Amino acid sequence: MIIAKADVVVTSPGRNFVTLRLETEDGLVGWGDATVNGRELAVVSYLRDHVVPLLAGRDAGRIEDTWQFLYRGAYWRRGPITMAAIAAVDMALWDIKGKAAGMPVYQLLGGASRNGLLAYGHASGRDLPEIFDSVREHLSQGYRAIRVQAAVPGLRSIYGIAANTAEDGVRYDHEPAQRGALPAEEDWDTRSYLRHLPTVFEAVRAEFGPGLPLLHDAHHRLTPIQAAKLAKSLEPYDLFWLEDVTPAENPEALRPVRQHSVTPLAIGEVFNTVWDYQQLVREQLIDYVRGAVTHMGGITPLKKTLEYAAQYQIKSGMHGPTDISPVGMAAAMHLGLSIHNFGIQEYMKHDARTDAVFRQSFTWENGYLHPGDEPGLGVSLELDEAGKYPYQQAYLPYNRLADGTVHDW
Ligand code: GCO
Ligand code: MG
Repeated sequence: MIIAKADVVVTSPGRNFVTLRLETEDGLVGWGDATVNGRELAVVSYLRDHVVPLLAGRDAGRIEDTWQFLYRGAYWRRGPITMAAIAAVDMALWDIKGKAAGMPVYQLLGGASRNGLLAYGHASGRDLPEIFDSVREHLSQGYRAIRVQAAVPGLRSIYGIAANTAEDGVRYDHEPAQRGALPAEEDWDTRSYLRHLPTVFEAVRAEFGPGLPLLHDAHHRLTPIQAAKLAKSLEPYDLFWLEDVTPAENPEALRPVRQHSVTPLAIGEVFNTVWDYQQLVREQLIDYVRGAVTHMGGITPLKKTLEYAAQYQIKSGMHGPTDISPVGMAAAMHLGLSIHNFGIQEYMKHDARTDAVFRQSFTWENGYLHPGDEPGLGVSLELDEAGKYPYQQAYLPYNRLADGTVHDW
């Protein structure tokens, strides 16, 4: 099983995706996701210029060794671009190993620890009637756990609100990174948000009852004491988790949040390695690990990270918005099915064009995902279909406060 060639495919069926294709001398093909939203071409260059030339001639069966070679051999360790590139190689090698063995990847990882993966979707709205409609729509699609994001009175547009009106166009549902030469500017006011959000959760809880798991994402915007205040004020509404309350760089910021509340905390969609989690896990400052297979360097290191977290009863909550390609989602599903400490999987459906580019074999039934039983990851990219959608420049939005200061988005 020698790697014969490696190619990078860039396609934009509604949004940009970067996918690595590995092929062995005996004709097995493996796919890996390397998409970093809004910075896609940097990973393309990292792969094409620095990784692809190293792969031909290597033994495709040596997944751990290849991972260590790419991680340690680069000398410049970590970082989103490097780790997404390594992740794509790792995923593609697991895909090949599964195909060679005639088994789905979850079998190679130890077999299923459960029948399916509880998944949550994204409800949102500008006011309570819109939010209730959005929650109902998600329930009717089978979701059994729902993230709720609400517009804040006085702010024009903020993270996580699907804009479904004719004037705004549909933006967030499938494409948080907006196509165009420059990023969109959004606005932010923490005091208004902290006042408003508990009223939304009070209403949603009253409308949908005590049983429905509800989640919320603060998207890195609060100081430690503001985050503690939010976590405490949301306690009566029994959240499944509160995500990314403080910026990811400083693990210590979560200490005051822990000291003041029992709202479960999730963090890590922008993390790249186990080192980003080390203190958070050891000090039990979080309850869920949000890393994506695509951004944590692949299945190999995320499995190790989650096993470390398991020692502290911390569970998985892998990142799964539409900027994780179907290949990255499949990798998350195989890993989630096999580990003991699975918590929940984020699942935001891709649009029809993306589903036509990536042939997929996972199932979605009664609120549970399953990666399916095809050998490997169970996803393949249709090159002809992908070729119809050339790359388009796209940026994530950014934020300014009322006085013009740039804030965390
Ligand atoms: C989530 C995330 C995403 C990110 C996006 C950025 O919880 O799903 O916060 O919506 O904003 O992945 O690329
Ligand atoms: Mg998030």
